[in-house]
Amino acid sequence: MENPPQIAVLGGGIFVRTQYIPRLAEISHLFVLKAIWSRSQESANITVELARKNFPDVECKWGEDGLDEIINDSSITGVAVVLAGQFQVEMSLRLLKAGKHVLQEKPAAASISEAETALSHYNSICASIPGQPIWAVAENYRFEPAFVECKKLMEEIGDMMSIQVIVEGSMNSSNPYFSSSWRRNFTGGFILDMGVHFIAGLRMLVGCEIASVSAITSHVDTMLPPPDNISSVFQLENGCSGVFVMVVSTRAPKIFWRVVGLKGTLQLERGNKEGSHGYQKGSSYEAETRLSFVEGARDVAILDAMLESGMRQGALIQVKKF
Ligand SMILES: *[C@@H]1O[C@H](CO)[C@@H](O)[C@H](O)[C@H]1NC(C)=O
Ligand SMILES: *[C@@H]1O[C@H](CO)[C@@H](O)[C@H](O)[C@H]1NC(C)=O
Ligand SMILES: *[C@@H]1O[C@H](CO)[C@@H](O)[C@H](O)[C@H]1NC(C)=O
Ligand SMILES: *[C@@H]1O[C@H](CO)[C@@H](O)[C@H](O)[C@H]1NC(C)=O
Ligand SMILES: CC(=O)N[C@H]1CO[C@H](CO)[C@@H](O)[C@@H]1O
Repeated sequence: MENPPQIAVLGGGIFVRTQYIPRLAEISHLFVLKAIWSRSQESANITVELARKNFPDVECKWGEDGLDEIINDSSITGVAVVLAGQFQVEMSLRLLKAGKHVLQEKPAAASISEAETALSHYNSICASIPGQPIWAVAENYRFEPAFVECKKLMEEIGDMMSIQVIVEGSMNSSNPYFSSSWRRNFTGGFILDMGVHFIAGLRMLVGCEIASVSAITSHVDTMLPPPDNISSVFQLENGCSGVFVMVVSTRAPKIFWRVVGLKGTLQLERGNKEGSHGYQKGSSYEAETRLSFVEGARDVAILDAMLESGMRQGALIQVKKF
């Protein structure tokens, strides 16, 4: 390819080391990985050393100066933001303002209010910069082939009558993200950080927005940040209701989405094949509206409303529309 795009990755944590670098290596013919940045020199150094096996020329950047260099480098057109959930939006906006396209990790924002402010900033950036930088959120559930397939089958089950999303997770000390410091200090805890995937899957499947929620939350396992349990009732804009239950850490994990229709029932369950979790994989991927920041913001809005309801003993909360 002539003049492949040059990109940078911001973040040097476990997710960059174990997911981003190997996945980028698989498609390394499509771009030039120019730089990897981390707040600390040590973390940048370790991650760059690892990446150099596949990207021998990648530059190591750290701290405010390193960040400035990436922002000022007009040859870098796209940046992946893979940072602590508390800082991602601020960083993404800084890069977008400099005219760079951004692929940001989920959750899209840390709260509804952050998402709202971010969207209005982004809209004003788009209005003032000719190149319209793209802001995408790397929410994979909207691309999981199992969800894409089930979405097609939804037509066959007729009018929706009831929905269940049951998430009995396995976030215990064996999980590499269990002790990640930012997750332990994130409002909404693992419910928000992991929950956006399950909400994204739900929204994708039913193809209808959630209008209102009511929830009870609790904090039982003090090894986990609060809350670690949520039981919620929700209602879709089309009137159909359902339940969303999420327990962060359980001994017998089980995750499924079940939609009961007039003519049939559809169930999608998370499985385990040769030791790795996942859903049926294999078809091709395309980048489009499913990646937009606003889609990610909608997932956050639903969980934020559930958490708010939980703090108010199950009060009915209308979900903020984006
Ligand atoms: C990482 O640190 C080691 C030891 O200081 C140094 O030799 C190496 O060049 C550094 N690597 C990068 C990519 O900066
Ligand atoms: C980046 O650009 C700004 C504004 O042009 C300048 O003040 C700053 O010194 C530059 N930083 C680096 C590290 O080049
Ligand atoms: C963590 O959960 C997994 C899956 O349920 C289980 O196999 C493992 O034993 C658990 N580890 C701890 C330390 O509880
Ligand atoms: C935890 O988050 C709060 C608010 O977001 C912040 O003020 C505080 O510095 C954070 N603490 C740690 C240890 O990261
Ligand atoms: C992880 C954890 O503590 N989960 C708790 C969630 O709530 C259920 C029922 O209240 C408890 O059985 C779980 O232990």
